[in-house]
Amino acid sequence: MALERTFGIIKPDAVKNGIIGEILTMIQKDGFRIAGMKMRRLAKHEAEAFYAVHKERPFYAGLVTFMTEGPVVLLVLERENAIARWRELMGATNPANAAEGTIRKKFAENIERNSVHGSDAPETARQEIPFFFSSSELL
Ligand code: 3AN
Repeated sequence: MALERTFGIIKPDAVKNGIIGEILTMIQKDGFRIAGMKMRRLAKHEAEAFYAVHKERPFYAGLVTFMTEGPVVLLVLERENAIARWRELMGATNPANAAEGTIRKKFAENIERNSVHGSDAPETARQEIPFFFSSSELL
């Protein structure tokens, strides 16, 4: 199977809780290659644009506030079937429903402060990767 790339974020709750390293270890042990990585604090307009698909949802404003409260780690992850495998390793959106061994089961505080983001489909990954990374930043 061909290599695939997906986009991920280690969210402000996880950065604040000092678990960047543990999450990166889980990612690498699962067989992903890190093709891009940088730490940033998102501007409000970036978080709004990134989550524009959720604009009409009641949690949108809170989500933007949360995603801009502190630094995040932006990731491009590569492996076979990367999009589905990264969603699997993240676990369900609500950590109460997340399977054992997933990042959200282990670390997420609640449905909003859920430690990680991952593209949910190939077309999403195709939009999200260039939203944050230029081609020269992908190695
Ligand atoms: P996922 O991150 O699992 O793809 P989405 O795309 O439905 O989930 O939601 C995007 C983000 O919005 C979630 N990661 C979470 O931070 C937040 N979120 C989703 N649902 C809720 C909710 N019911 N209440 C508060 N925040 C939510």
